Amino acid sequence: MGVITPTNEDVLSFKGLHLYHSGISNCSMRVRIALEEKQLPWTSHHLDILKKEHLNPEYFGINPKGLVPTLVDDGVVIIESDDIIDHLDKKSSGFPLRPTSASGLEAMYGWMKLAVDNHMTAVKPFIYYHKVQKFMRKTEAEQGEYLNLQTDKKLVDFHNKASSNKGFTLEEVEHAKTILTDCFEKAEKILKDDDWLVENTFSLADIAWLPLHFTLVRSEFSFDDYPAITAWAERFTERESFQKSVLEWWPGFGD
Ligand SMILES: N[C@@H](CCC(=O)N[C@@H](CS)C(=O)NCC(=O)O)C(=O)O
Repeated sequence: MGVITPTNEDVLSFKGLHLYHSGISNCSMRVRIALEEKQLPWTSHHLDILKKEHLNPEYFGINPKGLVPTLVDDGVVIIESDDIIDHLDKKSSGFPLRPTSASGLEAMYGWMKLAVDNHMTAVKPFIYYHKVQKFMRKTEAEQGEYLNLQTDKKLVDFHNKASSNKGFTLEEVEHAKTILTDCFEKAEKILKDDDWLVENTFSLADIAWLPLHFTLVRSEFSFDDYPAITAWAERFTERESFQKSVLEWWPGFGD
């Protein structure tokens, strides 16, 4: 899963791990955290999504949805952040990022799926409304060019809305908040007793959700009612990977 055949064949000759990513993208952050936790060397191809550097034929030839992140591993192209972090953890046995029991694995994949499933319906509208809508709005010409490149209907609808003068409405954002609240209530219950989401071990489940906390808290999502989640996020800042995977790629987004 996640492996695709690119039409831009330049990447086929890449050696080692190459990541197309954006500093402020929570999906990219997942992959950077996994890379640092696994201590794997990688080459950065940074695309500033606020400057729309990902919206061109060259990048759509690598990721047909025109989204970040994309990992190229020895010429094999993998998209979708959950598939990429799973691939990285399976790739090397050092510094495992998964529980060993079958029930733990099931729970971990459940959290990863929940994060990805809620991205377009809840995370993206919430963050666009509070933080990036004003930067990401496209001109008519840019939107026309986007429609020529984008074949995914859901993304076309999303970007038509995000680029319209109205953007996302307060009602849509309230709906997004309800979905996110359900997820965070579930996490809070676990984190009251445990340090990490699954079997009290740092895993891909935490890596899927920590970037959402980091981004949402800077997009006016209040975690006042979630002290255990706040402590969990604080705990993550003590890990070595935090500086390299999050802070170094965060140019003032929270200001
Ligand atoms: N399901 C995808 C979602 C990727 C995604 O939506 N990425 C966002 C950043 S977190 C992006 O590229 N946004 C730019 C756009 O929509 O044009 C994943 O998990 O990798």
